[in-house]
Amino acid sequence: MIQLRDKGGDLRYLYKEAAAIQHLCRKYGALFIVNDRLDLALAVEADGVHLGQEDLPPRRVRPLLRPGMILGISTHSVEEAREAEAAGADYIGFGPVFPTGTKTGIRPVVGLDGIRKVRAAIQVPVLAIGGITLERVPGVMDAGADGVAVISAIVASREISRVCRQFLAQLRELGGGRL
Ligand code: 3NM
Repeated sequence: MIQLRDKGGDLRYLYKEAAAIQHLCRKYGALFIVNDRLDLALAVEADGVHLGQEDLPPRRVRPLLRPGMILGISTHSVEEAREAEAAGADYIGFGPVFPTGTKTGIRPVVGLDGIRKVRAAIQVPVLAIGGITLERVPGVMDAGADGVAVISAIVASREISRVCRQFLAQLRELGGGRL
């Protein structure tokens, strides 16, 4: 699953970027999720939209999605995760599990214990985010995550496709991929 997360740029630029990524995802059989922007997700017929705590309320967004579209929500506590599930989330992002330099103004680290607690509290898939590396995947999955969401360990690597394959192989081995 590929997520377009671009907080800058004008909407026409983002539209072109999203349409190009959507095209590639269809070609290679990956799901495509747009971060923050419902309008953009609908305009490019993405597979879903991912909302943060400062975005449009999920309860208002869920009825506007096309049938079968995926709704993901970023959460940072058990309470937010419960709310997200009640609002109709198909999965939640939960973090930051580890310290990360990618996102500023971030909430406190939830750690592996946070994953255990959230796993026990909700039914929908939990994707661990924040400081996830290949080495950390087994621990995160062992704590109950259904998968991981990764930025820097992939995009800052010199060999993006090789690293993606390694993440996917490891997740398959560990029984991830409930989505
Ligand atoms: N959201 P990296 S942590 C985008 O906790 C984002 O909700 C987070 O980047 C959250 O894999 C994060 O480079 C950054 O640590 C993830």
